[in-house]
Amino acid sequence: MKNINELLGTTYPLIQGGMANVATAELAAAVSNAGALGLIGAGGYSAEWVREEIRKCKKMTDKPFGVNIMLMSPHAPEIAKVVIEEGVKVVTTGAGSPGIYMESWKKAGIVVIPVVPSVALAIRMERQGADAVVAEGTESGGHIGELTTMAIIPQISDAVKIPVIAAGGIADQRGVLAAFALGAKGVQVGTVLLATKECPIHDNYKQKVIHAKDTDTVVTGRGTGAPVRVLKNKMAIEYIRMSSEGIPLEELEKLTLGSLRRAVFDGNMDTGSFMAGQIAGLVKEIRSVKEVISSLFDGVEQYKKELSVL
Ligand code: TUI
Repeated sequence: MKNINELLGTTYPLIQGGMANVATAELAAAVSNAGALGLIGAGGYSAEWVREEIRKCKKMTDKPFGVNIMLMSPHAPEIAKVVIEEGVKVVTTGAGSPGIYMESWKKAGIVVIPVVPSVALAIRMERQGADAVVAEGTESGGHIGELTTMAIIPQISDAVKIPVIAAGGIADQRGVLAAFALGAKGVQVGTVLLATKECPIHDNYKQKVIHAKDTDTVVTGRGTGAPVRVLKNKMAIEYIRMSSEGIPLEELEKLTLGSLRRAVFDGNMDTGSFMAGQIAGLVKEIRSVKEVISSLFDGVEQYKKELSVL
């Protein structure tokens, strides 16, 4: 089995999360230039937006980068073609099953890495030709599944032969080491990259991440089939109160419509959806992407020694 660095052409076995509205060419190029795999997050953007970002990213890095396709997007079928036309090396997918696109991507020589929240989906993806899977725990920010990282990684690692990349709750060397101890061959991080100089989000968003404490995330939309983890604010609390009172979905959607953009672009503390994972409480400062990525791996030896009592 190829290791993750061989599969992705990276120095560090790390993928950046596909963060919708956040993961632009600028962030992706910074991550790839730091030796990991940067991703452009297609989110809800049009196929032409994605094509432009891919072209920008190619100018900003000569290292491999990928595109994350959010499968709930109405533009996903067109974006699936754009990644082939633009010669993108790696595609990750989220919020659904990429089965219908798999054959065309494989034919184009694209490395395909679906993000999965369960063993069943991981097995299905392996059968359909995925090169690896990202097993994402419910600690993650954004749209999440039910299982924790601790529970999902060993179970998916045992169920498939392709490499498993762990996501959810990882922001330092201890998290990386724990993920590898559970059977992962790589990690994906999102939250810790929000607090970077290169991350193109409103400063209020970065401040909210670095000031968050352990209990500051909540999950909205549990009843809708698309639960989303965000940092607590007026909007999130109001949403949870209204949904517990049985207020219909259409009313709730008025709160969430455009709320990610209000967080990312306007830094609106009251009405934005500040998607972030539970590990935000561990993220205390804004650093460069390079510092964050090297800090996740460099010095991991020290932690291994501390485990030697076992
Ligand atoms: O996709 C994510 N995280 C995201 S997507 C996103 S944009 C968004 N905004 C508001 C509402 C919904 C989406 C923000 N964060 N992570 C990967 C992920 N994929 N988490 C869970 C899943 C998933 C869920 C069900 C993957 C496959 C799946 O399969 C169902 C099926 O078709 O079998």
